[in-house]
Amino acid sequence: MPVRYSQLNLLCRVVGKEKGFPKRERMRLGAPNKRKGPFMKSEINRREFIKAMGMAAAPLVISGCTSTGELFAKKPPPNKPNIVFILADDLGWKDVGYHGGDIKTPNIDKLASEGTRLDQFYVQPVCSPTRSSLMTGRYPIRYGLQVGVVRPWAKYGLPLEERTLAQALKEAGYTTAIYGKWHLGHLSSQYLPTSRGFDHQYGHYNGALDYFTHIRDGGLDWHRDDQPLREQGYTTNLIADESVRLVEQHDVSRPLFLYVAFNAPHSPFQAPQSYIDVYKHIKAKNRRIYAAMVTCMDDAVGRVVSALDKRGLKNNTLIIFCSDNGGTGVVGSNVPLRGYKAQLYEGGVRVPAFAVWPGVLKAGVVVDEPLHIVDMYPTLLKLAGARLEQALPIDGRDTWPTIAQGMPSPHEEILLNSTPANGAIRRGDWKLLYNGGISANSTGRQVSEQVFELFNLSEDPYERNNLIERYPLKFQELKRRLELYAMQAAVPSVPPNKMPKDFKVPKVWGHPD
Ligand SMILES: [Ca+2]
Repeated sequence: MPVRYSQLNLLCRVVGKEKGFPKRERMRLGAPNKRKGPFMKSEINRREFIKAMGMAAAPLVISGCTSTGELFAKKPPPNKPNIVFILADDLGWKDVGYHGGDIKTPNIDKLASEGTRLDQFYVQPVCSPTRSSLMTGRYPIRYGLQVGVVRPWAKYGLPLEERTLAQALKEAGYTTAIYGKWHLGHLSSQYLPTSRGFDHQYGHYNGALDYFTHIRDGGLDWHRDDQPLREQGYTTNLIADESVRLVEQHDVSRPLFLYVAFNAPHSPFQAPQSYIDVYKHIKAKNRRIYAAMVTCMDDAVGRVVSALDKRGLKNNTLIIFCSDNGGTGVVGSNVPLRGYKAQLYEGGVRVPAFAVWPGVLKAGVVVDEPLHIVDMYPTLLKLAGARLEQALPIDGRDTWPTIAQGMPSPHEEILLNSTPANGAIRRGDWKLLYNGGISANSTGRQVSEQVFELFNLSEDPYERNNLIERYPLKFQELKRRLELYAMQAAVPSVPPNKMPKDFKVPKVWGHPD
């Protein structure tokens, strides 16, 4: 029976009131719905809906809008919005409250409810390749960053010929800032953020630094505008402090691009005691501290958003939030997705993600279209009126019609990664993995394993049934596509996972002694 939910101006068909309706229906990675057009599904805030309808709390699923166009803004977005891109580090699929997790993330949940959730948003399986994809709009195979992460002792970084998102937005008149983790190389000053398009830098270059001392492997890794910085504080709070300061002091005659790249909740597991005390009931020590780290980051997100609001910038700001890879198998939870960080299963590469822009993106919409972080580059450049023409070809697509209007994904296929030892590709509902369980951090060489798995994600979103024998032609089709990418791949830069014995740690990372 059609129900008009006037508060959101949505015309939806209510389903799922019947007893026993599968709760997970909304999560289904369905084939294109021929009756209803695009893949998008809608979900209005359940609590609000129940309140509006005067209904008691009960399992309820809203899907199958009869008029999907009404969900989305029809007018083009204003030009040159402020852009705040918030990236969490190793945050698991189910480690946000709005995915049903038991870690408290009220600020993230509220923000997600105010915008469009991107429930099939893919990233790379580990930190550096995701960040390079975001910065360049190009898959890591294009420039040799497809294997592992940029280690502190790596003698390479994001190649200097790559044009970055910050460069492009700066050219378009933006003030650009990165606060938090860079992780794309610090071999020399040329590789540092202020040489890669950022007007302002604050934070660190490596992963896994100490949250309180800001030391990584004996060297200081804390900097402002790429100069060494010694100060007290827990990194998550410091990153929030600096972000708030920037928002408060920003010259609003120029649009702002603020890239907030928290190192939380990546290891080492450290958090202020007041947050740990919230989770006394969690017995496993590292999970307890991890939960504290997530909630502290959630407060930091809330502070940044509040600063935008107080400055009157929220309505002209596109906020995007996502994790850089899935949760680790040790402390994170990616339930019900299979696998974890560093693997190519969904739990490693499909992450919590959403976009918020009050007045432009409607609240409570869920887009179930496959997108990839590599898409953010052309999408944001277009919104910013930045130059898209460049020497190096872009892999990403403009996904704004999908995010804002519910159009089908612009991708016929998405490369999830390709290394000499493994790879994965998503093509429509189909996904092929080659050695998908091998860690991204140990894939620099050929391995003896040859494990292929083919899944139909619309029927099997949790990757349980390998369909290679049942669909040999589909297997061959995707295998050929994956091989094509492998043939195009640059030779990967592969650092040793352990520090070489002859490597001398500098006093300050990024500043050779
Ligand atoms: Ca990460």
